[in-house]
Amino acid sequence: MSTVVIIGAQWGDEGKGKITDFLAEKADIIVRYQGGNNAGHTVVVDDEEFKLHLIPSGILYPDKLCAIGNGVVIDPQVLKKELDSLAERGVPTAKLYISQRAHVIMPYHRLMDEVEEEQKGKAKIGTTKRGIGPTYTDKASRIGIRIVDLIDKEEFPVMLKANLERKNQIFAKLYNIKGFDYEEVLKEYQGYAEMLEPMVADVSLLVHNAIKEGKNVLFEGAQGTLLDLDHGTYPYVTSSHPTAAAAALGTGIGPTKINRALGIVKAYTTRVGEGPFPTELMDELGEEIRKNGNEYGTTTGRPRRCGWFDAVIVRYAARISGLDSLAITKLDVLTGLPVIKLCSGYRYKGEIIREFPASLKELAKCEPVYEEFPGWTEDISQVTRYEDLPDNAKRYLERIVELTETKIALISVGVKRSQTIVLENL
Ligand code: 2SA
Ligand code: GDP
Ligand code: MG
Repeated sequence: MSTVVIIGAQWGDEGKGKITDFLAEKADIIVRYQGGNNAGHTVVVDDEEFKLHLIPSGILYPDKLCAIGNGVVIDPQVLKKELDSLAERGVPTAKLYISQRAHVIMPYHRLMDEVEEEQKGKAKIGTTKRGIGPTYTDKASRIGIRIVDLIDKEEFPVMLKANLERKNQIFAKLYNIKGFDYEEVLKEYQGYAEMLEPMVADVSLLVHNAIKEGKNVLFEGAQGTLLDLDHGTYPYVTSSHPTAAAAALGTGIGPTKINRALGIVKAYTTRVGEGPFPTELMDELGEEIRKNGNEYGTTTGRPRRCGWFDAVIVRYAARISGLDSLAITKLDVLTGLPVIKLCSGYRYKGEIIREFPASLKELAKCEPVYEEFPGWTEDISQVTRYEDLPDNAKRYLERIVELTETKIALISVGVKRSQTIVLENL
């Protein structure tokens, strides 16, 4: 396997958690490298469901090393809850390491996320309100607090004071709301510092050494390509980079050390939050897919918008991340639909375009061009070999390969590890 980066190739929730867990069996280290607890990665092990937000999906194997890289923003309150909840369920977490350089989500980031969304009114992004954007903003503004600062008993109080004074002024003057009490926040975060200290590590060095020793490393992406700050449907994006290049930056290794990029794609498309979605189904069929696929936010519980597979965006994702292959998930959800549509291009000003536009104005004028495929009625949830899939399912998948110019390595037909068809060993 060596080093593989797992990328969401749509708008997130493609089943990265399930595939990471599936591949983690052969990995030595599983690393998260961007995003924060806006992510919700679901893993099912022996009928038990785990929803992970910050901790890598490899944690469910007791012998694997898990790491949270510098590119992740960490809410210690959430991390504590997640650790406690895993411990309660008998999952050992002693092999979790967190980067000294990761930035910390503070209470004022969460509040800022909330008030900014409110202020935007109709133009809101539809964020998870977990403080992700404001934390990355402070990082870029060079006023953020990193894990290494949080555990520094002398530095942290000083940094917190300066930050709180500034944020409280903004809350009062701009939004007319009360900010935070210094002593209270200090005490709370000093508690987190104590809890986190034993886990703090130089994750860059740890991963570097592991690669040098020939170990298998899995880089677990969060969100999806179309939510990338640079390459997504800006401004309706997240504030990090859910694309392959970020795995190097967000871990602290060189791009030459990453051998493969695997794109995770749903057999249809979903999006949660605001922003353009060309193949969205606003009718009963969209509802049906939401119901069959149980399409509700893993973190917020929000209903996900559902639509047909869009080959334009997956082909685009393959380009942006240099995807070697795809893992197609939730193929079972399409079972029973008489006709399945697939968007092969957009009609724009009377012409067919196949490249995803940067301008949202242009995208709004794009009309999806569909190809239609007859569906299948056979239960495919127990299929373990590609040959045993219904011919109609195979035809649909083959067209996805053609249009996205990317081969398929894995097909997922259910939530469990065993419900995975392997076409290519990674
Ligand atoms: P944010 O909170 O600043 O990152 O929000 C900005 C946009 O990014 C979207 N986003 C997501 N989209 C899909 N899944 C995500 N994780 C959760 C899940 C989402 C949930 O697994 O279901 O529970 O609602 C995720 N995280 C961020 C977000 O919807 C905004 O469009
Ligand atoms: P992630 O954010 O990409 O990890 O995806 P989420 O966990 O947010 O959402 C994917 C959902 O689909 C989860 O509830 C998974 O358990 C579920 N899932 C993953 N793969 C499959 C599959 O092949 N079939 C079905 N029916 N569900 C799946
Ligand atoms: Mg998710």
